[in-house]
Amino acid sequence: MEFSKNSKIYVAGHNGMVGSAIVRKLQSLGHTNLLLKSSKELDLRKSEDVINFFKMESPEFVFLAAAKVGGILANSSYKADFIYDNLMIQTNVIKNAHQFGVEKLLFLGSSCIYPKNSAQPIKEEYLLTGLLEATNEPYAIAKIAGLKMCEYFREQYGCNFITTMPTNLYGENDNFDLKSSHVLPALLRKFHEAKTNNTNKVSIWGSGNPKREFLHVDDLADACVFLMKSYNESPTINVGTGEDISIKNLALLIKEVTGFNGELDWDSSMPDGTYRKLLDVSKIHNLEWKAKTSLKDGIKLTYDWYIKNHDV
Ligand code: GFB
Repeated sequence: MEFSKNSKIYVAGHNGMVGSAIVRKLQSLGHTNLLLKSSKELDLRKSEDVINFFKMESPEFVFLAAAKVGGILANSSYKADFIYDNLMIQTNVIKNAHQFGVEKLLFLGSSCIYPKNSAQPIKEEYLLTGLLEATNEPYAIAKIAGLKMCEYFREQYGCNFITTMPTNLYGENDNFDLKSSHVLPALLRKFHEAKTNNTNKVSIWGSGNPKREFLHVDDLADACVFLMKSYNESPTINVGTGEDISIKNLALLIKEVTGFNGELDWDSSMPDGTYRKLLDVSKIHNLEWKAKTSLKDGIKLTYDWYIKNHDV
């Protein structure tokens, strides 16, 4: 069965930053038969509820974007919740996708699955060749398990389950809570609030030396739909921009975009996490897909969205 405009498509996690971007992308392409359930309507950690959902709805295609996510502080503060919730969510969806004959499933992982001291840029085959970064090990182990589960369901049952490993993401509908969010939305909010309140200093975690790669979530959504339509192989595929930036230079870029004129204060009591995790994106480039949104443009788009939707 081909992936067409009236295919029944379940986007698990459609209210999150990634899931909502995938829904926007699908709707812009004229897909009208989307199956969407909030976590209040369907708790994917509850096996019985997920079985009944798949039995009743029988989706044909599944984007598995539902997950418990967070930044470096959240991941290192709630390790049991991060590993348990993510294992339960993905296991229930993958198992029932097989059980109820889903045509194709795309599982979203994360660049944190790769060893902390990987050679850069990180190739897909570096998976499981070294120790993980401690600050997000629970999430990474869960995502590695999801990647492998898709691989083994393909091997044993012939399921067309594909996986993709995105780099750090940002964009509209991100989490801007200063304790649980990732760095880019946190700095956007901190600089914006400092400018609005005439505060002359912004506290930034760590040394500022680590480097991160940032992919706008609309580019990721475009890649996910592209892969759902055209990629049917077992090996996972990295998705990123192929460029990274130090946290210090990211802060200076966000300072410029928000128009904040005060000082940056580096809080060395907070962890740096992995020093670098630039993805090798040659595989997806060879499939003729490339990210389109520059970091500066993406930050401006996200800041505009933040002001319209969050500024109180
Ligand atoms: O984005 P982030 O929280 O997660 O932190 P990771 C990235 C870097 O930004 C770290 C620094 O070096 C932080 O110390 N940073 C500076 C800040 N100021 C802030 C701030 O105000 N808030 C935050 N959050 N960071 C994530 C994983 O790791 O990578 C996720 O936690 C996921 O699970 C994601 O895997 C891809 O990039 O270190």
